[in-house]
Amino acid sequence: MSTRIVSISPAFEDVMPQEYKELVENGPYGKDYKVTDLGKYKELIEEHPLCAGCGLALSLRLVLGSLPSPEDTVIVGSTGCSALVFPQVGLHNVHLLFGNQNAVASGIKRALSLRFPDQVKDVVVVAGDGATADIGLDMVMQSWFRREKIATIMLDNEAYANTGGQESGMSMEGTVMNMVPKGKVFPKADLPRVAEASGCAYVAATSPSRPGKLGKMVRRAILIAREVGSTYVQLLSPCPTNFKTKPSDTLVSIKTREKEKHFKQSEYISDDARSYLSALEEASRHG
Ligand SMILES: Cc1ncc(C[n+]2csc(CCOP(=O)(O)OP(=O)(O)O)c2C)c(N)n1
Ligand code: SF4
Ligand SMILES: [Mg+2]
Repeated sequence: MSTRIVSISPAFEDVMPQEYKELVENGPYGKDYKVTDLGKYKELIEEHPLCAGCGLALSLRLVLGSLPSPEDTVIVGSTGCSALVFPQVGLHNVHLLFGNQNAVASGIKRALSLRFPDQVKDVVVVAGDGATADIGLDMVMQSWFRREKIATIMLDNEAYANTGGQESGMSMEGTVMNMVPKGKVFPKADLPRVAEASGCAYVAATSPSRPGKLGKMVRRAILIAREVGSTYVQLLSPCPTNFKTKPSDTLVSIKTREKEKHFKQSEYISDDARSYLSALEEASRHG
């Protein structure tokens, strides 16, 4: 794909920040890097204001390192901790009113398809569990019912973290936080099952404790959304600040959850999506 969109106009060369020049020269645009290439190039995000040990920050870094065509990607975000990061990411991104993200992403995708019918433009929603599974759930599900060609990635820290620790539909039963002093009464919602039943062609759940898997799933979700329909990836991304755990224990806490069978990875691929992936693999073997 063309990197013309990110290149610097000669008239601006002397005023563009050095960081952006480096990104154009040594960043991921047009390179098709995978998550295993992280550390070998200038990344789309290098600094951010999230807390030490934030699981969401780990997930975001891995998601950004897994985009198949960053130069042709629009990230659609929502209010929450991740919104603090995107102003510093070298990508086209839009910040939405809390919960509206999938409705606006649908419109952006349709507009891009009309404006650039012969080009690939990936529209990827990256939002918290509150934005996705609670306040935006109506618009998220409606986008899935319509099979909109967008990928939705939930950064699941199982809380309204940015507002100081309220429970969300994705919090575990019994969760105690600052503003849930008596513990959550209801169990965690099973959004992957909702996504599958709502018509998503690809649904996956994993965490940053498995970077290779996360990279593969995010990539699959974006590629399938290009051709087949809606896709959903849920990333367990613990929040040490609101759950009052040690920042250095974030990955350990995920492994413990897996061991205690309170979290499991999953992947659903529809028949159409599977045929599409096989065709892509076949083409890359011969290409
Ligand atoms: C329309 C609207 N309602 C409520 C808020 C307040 N608000 C800001 S962030 C947030 C919590 C976001 O939770 P989540 O989507 O899980 O993201 P996190 O902060 O956990 O990353 C809320 C309720 C808002 N900004 N806008
Ligand atoms: S409050 Fe939690 S989710 Fe938000 S930046 Fe801090 S650790 Fe990350
Ligand atoms: Mg959250």
